[in-house]
Amino acid sequence: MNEPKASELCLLPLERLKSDPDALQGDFLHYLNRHLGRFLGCSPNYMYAAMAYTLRDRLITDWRDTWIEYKEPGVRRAYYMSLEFLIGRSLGNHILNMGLETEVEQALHDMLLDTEEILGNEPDAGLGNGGLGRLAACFIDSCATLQLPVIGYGIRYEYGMFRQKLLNGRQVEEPDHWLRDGNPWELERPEYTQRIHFGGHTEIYKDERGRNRVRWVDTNDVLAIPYDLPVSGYGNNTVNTLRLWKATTTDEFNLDEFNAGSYTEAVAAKNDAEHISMVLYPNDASESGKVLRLRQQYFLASASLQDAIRIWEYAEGGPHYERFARDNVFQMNDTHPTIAVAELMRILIDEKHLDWDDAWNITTACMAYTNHTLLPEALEKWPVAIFKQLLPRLLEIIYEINARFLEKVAMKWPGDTERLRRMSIIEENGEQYVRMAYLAIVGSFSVNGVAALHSQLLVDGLFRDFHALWPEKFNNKTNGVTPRRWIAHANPKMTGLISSQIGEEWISDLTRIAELKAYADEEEHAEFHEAWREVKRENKKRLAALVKKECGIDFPLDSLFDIQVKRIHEYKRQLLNVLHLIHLYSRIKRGDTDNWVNRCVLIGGKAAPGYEMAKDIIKLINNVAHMVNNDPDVGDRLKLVFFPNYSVSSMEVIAPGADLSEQISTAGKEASGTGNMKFMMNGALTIGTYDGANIEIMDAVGEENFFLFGLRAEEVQEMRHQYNPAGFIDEDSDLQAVMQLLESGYFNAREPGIFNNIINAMKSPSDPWMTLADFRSYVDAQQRVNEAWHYKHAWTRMSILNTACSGFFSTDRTMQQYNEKIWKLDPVTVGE
Ligand code: 26W
Repeated sequence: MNEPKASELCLLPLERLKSDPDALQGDFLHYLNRHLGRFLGCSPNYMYAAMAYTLRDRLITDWRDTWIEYKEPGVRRAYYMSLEFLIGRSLGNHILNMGLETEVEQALHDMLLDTEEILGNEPDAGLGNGGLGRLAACFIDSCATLQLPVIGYGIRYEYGMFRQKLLNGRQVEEPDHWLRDGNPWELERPEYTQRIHFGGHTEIYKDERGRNRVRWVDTNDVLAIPYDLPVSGYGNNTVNTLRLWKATTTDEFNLDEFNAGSYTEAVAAKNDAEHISMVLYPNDASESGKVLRLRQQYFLASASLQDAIRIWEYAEGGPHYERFARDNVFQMNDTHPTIAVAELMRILIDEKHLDWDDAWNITTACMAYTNHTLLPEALEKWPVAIFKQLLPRLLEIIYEINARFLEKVAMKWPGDTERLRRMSIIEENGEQYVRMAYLAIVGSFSVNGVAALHSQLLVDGLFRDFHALWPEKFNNKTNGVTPRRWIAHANPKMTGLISSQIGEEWISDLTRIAELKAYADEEEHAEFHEAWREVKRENKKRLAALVKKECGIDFPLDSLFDIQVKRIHEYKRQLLNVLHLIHLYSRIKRGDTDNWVNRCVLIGGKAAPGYEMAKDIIKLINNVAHMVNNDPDVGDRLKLVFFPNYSVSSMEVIAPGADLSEQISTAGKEASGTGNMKFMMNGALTIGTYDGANIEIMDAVGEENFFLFGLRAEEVQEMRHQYNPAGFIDEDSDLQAVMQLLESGYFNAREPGIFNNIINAMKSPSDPWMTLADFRSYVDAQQRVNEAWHYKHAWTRMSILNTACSGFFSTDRTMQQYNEKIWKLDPVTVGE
């Protein structure tokens, strides 16, 4: 027999491990005792780690086989590039995807261990701020389930999203060292380390064929080491990869410094490189303009592109660049990684020696950009001066891209210099800036928004000029959420009930959940309705226990659980919610409580550390909560908590326990929202404005099953010029009472003046969020909620219909649409 060659050896089949309870238990104990050196009875975070290793072992075979399939020549791959992946916990999700719930439960039970406790010891991977980062996590989950060859690229932040503590009702940030105890899911792959350049300068030289070329020299280099996380598909053998880059130093030293005796200084300087992947920027929707952030962005873009090129050259067997765009597509999650447009040009021209036109054709055939916000303060622009210092070669390329682009504009609209100024990638009033969104649009073949209204507003407003030039580039892809995490994992009781009626197919094909509509009638399906209410009650019990633990407040289960969780931002209007709460409180105080509905209100979310107004809003919520919860006149009529440290894992308890979901942004400001979808799937009703994906949610469930209120986006625009908040106060005695109570210092008797900024902002005619304009309509809609709550059976029907109509909001649908219209990948089956 011939000896196998090394390349054949690596394709030898890897034995599949058994997954019965005994086998799981054996491996669990092996990891606990022999790998971690701990024993039963130790701190539960070691037991979590031992179970994670046990399951990771069982993913490895499929993970390897998936990679082998993806590296076949001619397999077209997509790369999802994102500065954020808010994945949360992984253990429960992999158990679900592998179909091992009963086996794991049994194995642990036999050792007298509690599965839920062990799962609860996994730290959240909080590598994101909010919606955009969580969306990326749902996307990669769906891609694995759809067997799409999609690889996620991100940064392995040492510190994720800060932990939020409350001190005297104010937010305090604590670092989240989530990697402290190691991360059992990750595999370091130093063999695929990439080198990233910063600084230095460029020079022109002649190549061997006498052509002028540019090289980027005297750079300060940083190494990017990949850490891979498995992304398992549901009930298939696909295990995709999320590749996160860690920054580290090269081993080169400044020899002069070294020899001059500054050994320690020379070594210490290397620290700088490691800072790049040290911490996630905790800003949501406002651009911070920090050099370190641009370094992170380029670090991600450059490492990922070099890696994708390496994978492709390996699969292709050589640098046949005419086929690069056939095989590769890069989806850029907001403008954060869009320096990739210029970086791909640099690699193709400077390193692969393609000429400009070929490189540009490849780049614009590979790049696609998703916009997630219309807020002007969130649109990234980088000072040219920073660019020049940090990325001189990339700035040259951007200038060249811009020059050629503006020539095109000038040809189409001769003499229209105003338009040239508007559309230029370089902003020129005073200090020069690079407009990253424009670079992304010019360099991409696809630009999409994240909900129907948002995509429309983009082409009518922000990107109007670009739409006039390239209408075919613009499209909508309404967001979604993964039903595996957000129903099957988060809400096992409801999952069991649904599956008992319509089977389990809905978990991987959420359109099937529409079959539940047939059960909406109480008369025919009394038992099912009873069971539905019972499940909600159980979930409310679980949430109430969490609230008790975190906030020390009792939530009576018969109350309406009214919930608003999301980042704290003026446009999301937590303040409107507070005004309604003060209104309810003042009604109680004046004895206006006929037909009262008891409410438990939970508000949660983090404020960007530098966003003072958002931090004041948290303080206000806490102060109002203190009065409400301690006033004997109130009793069970109203409870209010500010839930600390809102996160992915807490949402897994919050969404199933909600009766009412608050989606109350100023119309035209929330690009999509995705929390709204999680609540809907879990049978909560929505009170919401005509904004973002709320519109599509209402279309799906019907207006009669949705509490709509407030100005529309175009009405907000119209009113802007003559907005008169004082008029709204004058005309509305309820609003007067609320403002009086607030302004009297009732909620801050010992802290005079602390809410003046909030009060003044709401009363300002230039308040962009127009909170007072929607007060009346909001309070009326809340009254409709109360009336509906009195009819338990009708409410249950609406709850069932919300779940039954949520089929569209699965990221499986979203990913299928990205694939059909943008990526055009063929699904790849693994291990069949
Ligand atoms: C430059 C700093 C920065 C950081 C984050 C600017 C902007 C952002 C984003 C706008 C943050 C974000 O999470 N956007 C949200 O994206 C979700 C997914 O598409 C949408 O559902 C939300 O409506 C949108 O606010």
